[in-house]
Amino acid sequence: MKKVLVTGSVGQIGSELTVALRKKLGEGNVVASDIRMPTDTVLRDSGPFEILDCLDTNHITRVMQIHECDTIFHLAAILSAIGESKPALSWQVNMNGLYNFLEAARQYKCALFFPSSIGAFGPSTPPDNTPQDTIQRPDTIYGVTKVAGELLCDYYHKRFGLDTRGVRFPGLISYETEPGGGTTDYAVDIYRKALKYKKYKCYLRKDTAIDMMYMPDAVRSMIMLMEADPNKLIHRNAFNICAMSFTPDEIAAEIKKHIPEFEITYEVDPVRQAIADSWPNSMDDTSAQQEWGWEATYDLATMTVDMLEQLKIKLATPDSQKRV
Ligand code: NAD
Ligand code: AKB
Repeated sequence: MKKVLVTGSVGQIGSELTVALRKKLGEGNVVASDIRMPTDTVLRDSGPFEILDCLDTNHITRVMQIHECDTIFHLAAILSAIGESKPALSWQVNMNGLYNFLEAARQYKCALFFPSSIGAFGPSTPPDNTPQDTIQRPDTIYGVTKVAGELLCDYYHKRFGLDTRGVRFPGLISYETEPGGGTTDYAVDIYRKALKYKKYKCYLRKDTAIDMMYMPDAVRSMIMLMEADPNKLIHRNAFNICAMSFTPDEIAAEIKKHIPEFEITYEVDPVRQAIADSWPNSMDDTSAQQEWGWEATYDLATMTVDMLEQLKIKLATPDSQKRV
């Protein structure tokens, strides 16, 4: 991994992965791209940026020819909650966008990272200690595109020898940007609202357990996997990885340790609740541990300390200097 293209780089993951990769590989060696410009000056000014629609094959070809990258992190996508309100767009962006970049990777001989999700599982999947290889019958358009994406990446590896790799991310929690329309977004929003208003109205039931991970671990996992010895990888494109599993009630109790006045109330959104109910409570990530040494560093308690500290700084920073 010497020169990298990141798609969807203005999003929740891309905005942090791009900056981490620029530190590691050199600013000029990480080409950020998205359909929208970043407002964040760190992301915008620290290296090359291309406005690039993952459905525009002619433009993808031009970008690949100009920048001569050897690795693509394909993050552009429509997340689960927005996907349910715009299923056709979700299919187009998530499937055709991935297909276009797999073809580009094949033509220009690049490795490709594809982020799958706990959303690739469904109501008939074993919810506790969800095995690496198990039933995958998701009932959301997002989940359908994630399972198909995992299979398509496997196919390109087997059929064309492409170096495709990927993980099934839990819900990700971060402070740099707001999340992009998923079901797990509450676990980010709750920290912002706790600091600003000392209260939060949650759209999931209080006992809804979901796998979650703090962004520094997520970014580290992507880089670790792309640098792992390919001979040791059996589950190339869809490694379960986990860090922690908690309910809204449990995260609220953790926040209360730092902000005792904090109150959580509940007004359940049936669409997002149904999605969350169909996802695992906690996955088994033994394969990731064994095949490339995966281990998370943050749990709910340590993440909460860092989130509150970082957000306090962020909320006190003038808009013009914010990364969001
Ligand atoms: P996000 O919504 O924050 O960012 C996605 C980015 O894609 C946005 O900046 C958007 O502008 C861009 N985009 C949308 N349509 C595009 C198009 N046609 N062409 C180019 N760019 C386009 O999402 P994220 O949270 O950063 O997620 C990135 C990837 O990781 C997605 O594949 C998502 O499914 C996966 N993932 C995320 C999480 C999470 O909790 N954040 C969990 C599991 C998997
Ligand atoms: C979402 O909620 O859609 C994402 C995910 C877990 O894939 N955060």
